[in-house]
Amino acid sequence: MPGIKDIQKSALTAIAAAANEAELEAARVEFLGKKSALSELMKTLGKMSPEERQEKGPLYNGLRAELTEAIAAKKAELHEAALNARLAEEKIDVTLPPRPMPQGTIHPITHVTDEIVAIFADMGFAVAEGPDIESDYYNFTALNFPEGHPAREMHDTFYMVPDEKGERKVLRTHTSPVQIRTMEKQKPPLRVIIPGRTYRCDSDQTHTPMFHQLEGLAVDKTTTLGELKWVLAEFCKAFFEVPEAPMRFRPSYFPFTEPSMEVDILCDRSGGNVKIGEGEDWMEILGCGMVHPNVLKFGGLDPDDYQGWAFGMGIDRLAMLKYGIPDLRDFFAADLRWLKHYGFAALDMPNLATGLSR
Ligand code: 2NL
Repeated sequence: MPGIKDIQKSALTAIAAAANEAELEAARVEFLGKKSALSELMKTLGKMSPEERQEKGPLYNGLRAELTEAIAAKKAELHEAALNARLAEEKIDVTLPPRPMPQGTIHPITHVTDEIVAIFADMGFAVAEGPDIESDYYNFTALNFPEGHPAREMHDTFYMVPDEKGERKVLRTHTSPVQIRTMEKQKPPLRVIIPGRTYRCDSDQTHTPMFHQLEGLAVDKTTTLGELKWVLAEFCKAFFEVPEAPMRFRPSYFPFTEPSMEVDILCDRSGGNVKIGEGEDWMEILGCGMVHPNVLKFGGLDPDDYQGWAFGMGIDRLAMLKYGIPDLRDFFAADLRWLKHYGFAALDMPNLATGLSR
């Protein structure tokens, strides 16, 4: 029978040499299993004299503990080596473009919003956002819609269930509440645009209950209609990617502006599709005006010190017009074939340097 020193030496050698968990397990069975030399030695303890047992017992048990520990340590080492090998093997470069190329596309509304934001950002406008669920105060009162004013009904408002205090929140019918919130929070001079979802209880060929608006607001000690007209002319040329975009300003009415105007752009409808900036037809594309003094007051500004102008446009309609998309309802039908056809490549961020639409 091999001696304890021999067992220790060959066991530690075998444990150190194990190249994987299977070999380590084989060494464990060989040196600690029921049929191992150490187990055989342990069996002899029973037949020993008490004195001899007191001497050999701790030796045998000590070796058993030593080998058990060595195996555990080796096991941890093999486990870590295996993990490191896997990590090295499965390493991915997250900066590589995805392969195969992505199936998804950027929705035309998102793309057109990014285009409009790029144009106004270039003119020094910041983007502001606000909640879709609004109070009656921000959606109507602060925008100079008096209680019981017919324009409140004109908005086909979605009302929420009244809360404990009896307050009925609304789904915002325009993005204008965000402009009031901006006036409350920031000191003039202000130049902001607000893109976002808006809601009206209206659904037919040209209306969806949820749609998108983009509004702009400038407030300063002096802000003129001339500036507004220049900003809108620059916007139209950049957005429709045409060298000239003649515009026509017609008097109109909004509760929050005075004077108020609707803006038409020159277009040619004689061919199959609409051409912007030429021909002899006019098409309405946005509304605008000088901010009503009451609205400035509601925004916490003294109309004797400050004046402002604002405009609003429908993003969905502009997207249809620019990209020849015939039916508004398809925008929100979640039809993958439609999205593949009208969607934009994910990495083509619109910017004025390399072009908006490409
Ligand atoms: C349209 C017309 C417009 C505004 C929106 C506005 C907001 C504030 C004060 C004054 Cl806080 N005006 N917004 C002004 C004129 C027209 O939108 O046809 N939108 C689709």
